[in-house]
Amino acid sequence: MSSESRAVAAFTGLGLALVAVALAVAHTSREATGPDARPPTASSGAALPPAPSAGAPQYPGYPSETPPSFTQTREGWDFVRREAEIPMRDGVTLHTVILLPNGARHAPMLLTRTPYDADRYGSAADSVHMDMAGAPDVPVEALVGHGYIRVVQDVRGKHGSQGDYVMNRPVHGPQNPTPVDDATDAFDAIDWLVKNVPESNGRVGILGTSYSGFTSAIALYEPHPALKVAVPINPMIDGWRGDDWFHNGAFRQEMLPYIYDQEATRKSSVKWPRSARDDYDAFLEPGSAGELARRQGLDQLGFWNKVLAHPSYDAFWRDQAVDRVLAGRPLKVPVMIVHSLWDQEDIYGAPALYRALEPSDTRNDRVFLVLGPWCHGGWRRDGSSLGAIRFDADTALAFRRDVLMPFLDQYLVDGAPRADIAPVTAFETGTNRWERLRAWPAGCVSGCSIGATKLYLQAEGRAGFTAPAATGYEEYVSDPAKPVPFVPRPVLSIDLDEGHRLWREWLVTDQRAAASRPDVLVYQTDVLTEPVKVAGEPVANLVASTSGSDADWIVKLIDVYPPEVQAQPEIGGFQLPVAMDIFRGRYRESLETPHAIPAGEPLLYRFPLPDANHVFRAGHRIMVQVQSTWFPLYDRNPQTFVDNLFVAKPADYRKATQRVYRSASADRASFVELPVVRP
Ligand code: PG9
Repeated sequence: MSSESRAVAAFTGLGLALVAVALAVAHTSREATGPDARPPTASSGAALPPAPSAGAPQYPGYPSETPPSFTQTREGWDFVRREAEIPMRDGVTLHTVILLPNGARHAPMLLTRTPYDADRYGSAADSVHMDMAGAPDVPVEALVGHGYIRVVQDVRGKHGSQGDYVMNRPVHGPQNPTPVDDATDAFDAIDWLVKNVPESNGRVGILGTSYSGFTSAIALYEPHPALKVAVPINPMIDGWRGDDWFHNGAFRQEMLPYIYDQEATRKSSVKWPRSARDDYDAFLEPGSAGELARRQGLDQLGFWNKVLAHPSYDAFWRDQAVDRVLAGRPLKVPVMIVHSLWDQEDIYGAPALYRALEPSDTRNDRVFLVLGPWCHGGWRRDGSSLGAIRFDADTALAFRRDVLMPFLDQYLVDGAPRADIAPVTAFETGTNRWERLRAWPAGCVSGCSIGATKLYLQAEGRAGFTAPAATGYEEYVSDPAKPVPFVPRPVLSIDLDEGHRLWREWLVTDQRAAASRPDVLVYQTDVLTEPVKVAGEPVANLVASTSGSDADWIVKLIDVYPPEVQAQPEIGGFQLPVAMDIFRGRYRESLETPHAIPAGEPLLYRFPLPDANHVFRAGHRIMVQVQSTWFPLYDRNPQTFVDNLFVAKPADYRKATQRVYRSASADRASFVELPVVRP
């Protein structure tokens, strides 16, 4: 830099510095004009410039570098982005983003109806590259070369859409007195799209994950004629039995932040404030889930007040269970239900929906099921592994490319060939191979059977397929003040990056940390000399007693790896969960009407564990763990019977001695009924 330019620069710098000082003074004095400060006066010497009128530069000689409005050029982008406010039958408009590949004509449309902000899709903020691949929840293969028009719509009451928001809005009926729901909104949206998107071929598919899996499934209730295919992925189907809100009556209190974020504001802009990095501390200190919710202000939120009023499986939950709503209705639209075997959020939904719809599929050509080795939403990630577990190939890409796209194309793309997709496409974990099956559950293509086989809990921490020789029990003290963490602490909050990764992977977390606790019972077989394959729902049959008057029972079916694994040393001795679930003891006699548990009385608790399609290989062991807390994912059972756990008082939380019985006689035998595949 020449001496002159340096001088000029210095002067300019000094000038700018003076301006900066003046601005700082002005700023400070402006700060000084806060609510508690005296208004500035001429004597303070800081003559403030006139407040800027909207858009006009405050300092005309030194204007803002940001223009009043910015128009994004779309040069080089491979798609056009449109927005539409689509009118529903009741006059409410739903904000809809439409992404059209450049030059699209006679193109299929793929619709997703989301509560999570349609504007994220294909917007400048989201697509850092100029192709549609940037839009989330979009099977990239659907766009590259397939030319789909991608449509994403805010559900009623959220983000850009008008109307009132109701969580997973029940269909019109006893739980929804209004004439509109997500079925009518899907119908009206599709009707508008096929009439107002001239580039389309008039054929619409609906696809979505989780909540959007729910909106995809409920679109089947009274489907629009232009709806040609539905793909609900990890759908929320029954929030009480086994999806987001409860599992068998135990409340998933880690969902409190979700309710807060989802319902406090239309744009979900106000987020749950966290009091500690470790959720274990944050959720333990307040006591009950209801007290924590009260402290955070959730009593202002409609859905939370409904949850508070309906802790049991009453009509409120039954009437809106999507599998029950759709069961028996005519199957007008082909549907592919996609399940994740390690779905940490909605592990109940997909199999339940399949079981509801399959009986109507008399020709076995309308209802399809996919079981992938994934976490919640894993179908759209890298499917080569999950946590420490490797699958030898990108299973998610294989699904998107070889199953999902041919399936969608055949119904949406004019002239597309019939897809060679089996009624059930199931990944067999343990051996890492895909299976083409005719139904689910099915242990093989043909020539095998599935037999309910009792894996008995035996003495001395053993498990085996023969009944125990003697009657007895194991016991542990369950202390609500020191609940078993569902993952090793610190239990990081899900909104932290590391917390979100741990949340995605928690269902494949090594269970040795739990196995070492005195309040977790462990039973395991001898080392297997032959592989044991299970396909379907294992069922826990626990004969147990408690010294309290209420109790939770958690049963875990686990694959124990050999002490040394040459191919992957870090998983030597790994205890891999295959199927785990919880049952709140008060609902033993009735899911709708809780009953106190008579203290000290051995009682049978029988409940299904999530579907598995797993081979326990030779050299491995089969393990069962039993415990009574699973915190802070599930709220603690006070272990004394109270009317509503949400308002249990600190004094209600008491230690209890739990006993798990073993016996040769059926009425005292505890076992896990395994759906073992036999050649
Ligand atoms: N599992 C989330 C959810 C679905 C439905 C209701 C509440 C939460 C989700 O991922 O959308």
